[in-house]
Amino acid sequence: AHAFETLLLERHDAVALVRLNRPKALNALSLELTTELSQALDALERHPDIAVVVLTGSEKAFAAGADIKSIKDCGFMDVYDSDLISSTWERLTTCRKPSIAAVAGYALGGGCEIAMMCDFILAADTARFGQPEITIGTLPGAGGTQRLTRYVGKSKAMEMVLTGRMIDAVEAERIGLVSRVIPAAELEAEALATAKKIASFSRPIVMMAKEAVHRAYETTLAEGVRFERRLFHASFATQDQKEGMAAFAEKRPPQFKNR
Ligand code: CO8
Repeated sequence: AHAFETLLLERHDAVALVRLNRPKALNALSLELTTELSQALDALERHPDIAVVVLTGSEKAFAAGADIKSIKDCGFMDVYDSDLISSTWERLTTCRKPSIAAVAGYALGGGCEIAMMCDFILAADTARFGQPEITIGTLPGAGGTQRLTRYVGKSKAMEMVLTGRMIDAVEAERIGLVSRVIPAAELEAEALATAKKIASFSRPIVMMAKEAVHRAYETTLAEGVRFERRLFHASFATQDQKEGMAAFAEKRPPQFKNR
């Protein structure tokens, strides 16, 4: 088990809860934090008993964006060369295990972008999302102009990126940025329950389902449907498909073996 400076890791059965933990800076995403997050995800991806990752912050902030104080004096080559906006940061998008962002409080700039890199977002009723980079003389740098546009469409994304306006949890749910809004006091329990539900299913099948949904963002409809069909066919080569359907026919709960 690693000890991290900027993250707290908790294990809840097959679910890993990763908490961003720089409370004094509202979890601003320093190089140390993004590097540690990437290391933690490497370890969780390899860990045979972890099925799902939940990423969360504090009551006040999921993450308030890039650490402005540490990048404000950077020149072009400093940011171009830096790992801050590169592979370490993108580690979430290559994670094959499902990831859920549980967002309470501020998810701004890079914080909103990191939440959007997860497979879906559960929001506390206190959550606020925004891409305020424009207000400090820059623009989103970790997928904000791209992922936000695909989540919520051009008009909403343009307005948020060009004005920096923050939206609340209700608006975020209405426009499809988050899958559900949950009372703040119940966010963590609900996120863990949702993750445990996913973890109760066949892991290889869950990974295939995630891979298929992601394909919708990367290819044409016809190719995506073909890709899905191949994975659907492949699921019939697993023991877990046999078990799942036999259990249904026999009116008993399935015992998935992740095989
Ligand atoms: N960076 C560094 N420190 C921060 C940040 C930040 N992004 N956000 C908050 N803090 C610090 C504050 O400076 C303050 O520290 P101190 O007590 O030492 O003065 C402490 O956290 C508490 O913050 P506030 O006192 O400001 O708290 P408020 O409740 O008054 O306000 C806000 C909360 C509205 C969230 C406010 O802090 C804010 O506007 N923060 C900045 C939000 C922002 O502009 N984010 C976008 C940053 S740019 C970006 O993310 C580009 C992404 C590119 C890729 C990222 C790769 C990592």
